[in-house]
Amino acid sequence: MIKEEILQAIKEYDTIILHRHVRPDPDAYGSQCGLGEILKISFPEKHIYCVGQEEESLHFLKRLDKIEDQVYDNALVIVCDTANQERVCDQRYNQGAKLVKIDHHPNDDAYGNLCWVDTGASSTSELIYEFYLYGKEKGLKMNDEAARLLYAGIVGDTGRFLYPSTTEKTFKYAGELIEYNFSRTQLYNQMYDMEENIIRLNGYVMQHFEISPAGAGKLVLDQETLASYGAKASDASQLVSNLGSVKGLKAWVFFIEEENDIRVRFRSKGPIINTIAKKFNGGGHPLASGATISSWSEAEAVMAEVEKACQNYQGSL
Ligand SMILES: [Mn+2]
Repeated sequence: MIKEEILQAIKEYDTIILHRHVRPDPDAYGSQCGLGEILKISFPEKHIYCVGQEEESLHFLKRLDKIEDQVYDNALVIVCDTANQERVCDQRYNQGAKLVKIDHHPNDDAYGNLCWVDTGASSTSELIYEFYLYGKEKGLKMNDEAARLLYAGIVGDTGRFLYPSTTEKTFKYAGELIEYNFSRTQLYNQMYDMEENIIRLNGYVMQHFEISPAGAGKLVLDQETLASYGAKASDASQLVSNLGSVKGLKAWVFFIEEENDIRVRFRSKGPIINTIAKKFNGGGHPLASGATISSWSEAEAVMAEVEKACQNYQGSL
């Protein structure tokens, strides 16, 4: 039983270091720091650290710890929400005594001494809450702050309970989490209020996307356009899902030019697109994934694949 093994490992180690993926989103922070809070209040005598490069727009969720290399000696390391080892933020994750992976992405890279992956979960934050439910008779405690973090992770990864990954369990856990004391209104404002320039960039996106007769969508944001809106590549990534309501669109791709390469963001309403992302050294979920390419000719190759996937797609949208 993997949850029991993870709980035993937690009880065994005095130092526990939590990691998550690079370019963090609310579920990365929520699962990492939500578990961090649970462990801090459950085992006040242990040393618990949440590490990684901070993302300014997510400071409202949690500020992270900076630790020396020697803290990893004889530490338990838990990596949350991170499918493959290259994407772990702070590559010291493998310098502990024992490594645990907790994730909801396809388990292509089953790293760690203990590996708990459930692709049926809406988010890793949902798994962390499930872990708490499992362990609450065995020493795990929950507080308002952990509940706020896990709730933020679930809301983030389900697109506010909209994506098909949202299950009965997701709603049940969310219902239990909102019994804790935190302001949902404030959390939603912190998560979804956008700067004026990003709203206007969204206007550009809506004006300039292209759609093929087969339902393949494409949007190119070069550095010049981003600069004219005072926007960064990471800002543009936030806008990818917004095309989802275009009628007839099956799958779509944002090509976002960065200084040295082109960030590729895939979304789909049906055709499987993470297989395409993998061909271009990326990965992710079947209907939401990403990759990085280095030329515009590669972008054409990506679009040819997406076009094919849309043409072959027989299912409903
Ligand atoms: Mn996630």
